[in-house]
Amino acid sequence: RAAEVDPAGYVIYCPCMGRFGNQMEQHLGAFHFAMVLGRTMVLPPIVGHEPRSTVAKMTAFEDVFQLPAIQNQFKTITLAEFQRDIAPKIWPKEARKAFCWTPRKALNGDDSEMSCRAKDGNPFGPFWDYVGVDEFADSVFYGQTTGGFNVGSLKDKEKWKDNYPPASFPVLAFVGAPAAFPAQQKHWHYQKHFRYSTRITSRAKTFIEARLQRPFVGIHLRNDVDWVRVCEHVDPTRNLFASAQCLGEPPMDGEQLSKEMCAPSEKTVLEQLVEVVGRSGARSVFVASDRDHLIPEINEALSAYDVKAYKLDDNDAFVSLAVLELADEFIGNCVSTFSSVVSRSRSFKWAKPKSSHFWGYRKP
Ligand code: GFB
Repeated sequence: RAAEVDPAGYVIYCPCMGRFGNQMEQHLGAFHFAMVLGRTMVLPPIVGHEPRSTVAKMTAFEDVFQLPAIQNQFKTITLAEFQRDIAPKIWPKEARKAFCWTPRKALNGDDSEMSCRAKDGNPFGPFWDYVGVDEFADSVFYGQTTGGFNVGSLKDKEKWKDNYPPASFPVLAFVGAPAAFPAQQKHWHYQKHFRYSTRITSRAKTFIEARLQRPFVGIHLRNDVDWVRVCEHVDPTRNLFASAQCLGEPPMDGEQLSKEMCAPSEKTVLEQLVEVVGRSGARSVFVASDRDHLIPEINEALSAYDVKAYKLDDNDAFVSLAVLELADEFIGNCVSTFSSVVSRSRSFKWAKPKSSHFWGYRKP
């Protein structure tokens, strides 16, 4: 059955910044934005970055998340339905306007043309190709007129509606998410509507049943080389990426960010893990990592407890996230947005919230 056109209009955007955790941070605010404006959200694909490949890889939203759970909270349409039923009716080539905050410079530095250059570079070009937009007819610089995408106040919301009424702007097509990065704390609860698909969830549950013994501790070790560079930017007085999950939003009066919280040493990891295993009576450990799972080191450290560590055979990132949110205890990385997806899921997805621990950080 063909989808009917929503007279309140649509929002579509490229999750063009960062990888899955970064994109998830922005989805929370962007979905809120569409909801406040009363528009239908076109469900964006997950934009993947294959190692050693320059071309972004798109995974359909509905291959990763369950539609009914998201539709419980937000008015949405799949990209496939939008392309098939809606775009041909309301979004002809000449009406396709790209929305960006301010004009973007061309990759070659040429800024003679005031444009969003929505398709310049990766993953911008591949994303809009995937959506089926060969080119945009025009650009709209919303930063100048609206004061941004913050629709917190009624006044700001009305500004968006007045400046871009759905009758003349049926589709707001954003070059980047119309949302803050990282997610604002007041939007964290939306994480509960992002439930992994049955394929991912059942793989996670099968793994837990077949390989782990409950109670189990799930840990996230973000230790690939790119992360070392991120942790060089640690400034004790400021949040970095997802560290508000530990320290809260500014003004921060409690604990400060440290290098150990961002890039914990092996000693910190093993000591903290042994402590949590001992305290919780855990019988196994699940390790998710983008590089070194430290399995032999963990097994050695936990030999006195007769507890062993396990990882997925194929290291699938989504199945890892699904296992971590089901863990009895979780130790994550304060700064990593991959960890923050898990900590938010644990806090908001289940009837009984599950707490989270973080490397190098003791809750005050
Ligand atoms: O998710 P993400 O935005 O979180 O990016 P950060 C990290 C990516 O690394 C994930 C992989 O999306 C996964 O593809 N990854 C990280 C993992 N941890 C694991 C893991 O435990 N298991 C598996 N299978 N994969 C930010 C980036 O990373 O780091 C920014 O998004 C930037 O773009 C910055 O590069 C340096 O917040 O951890």
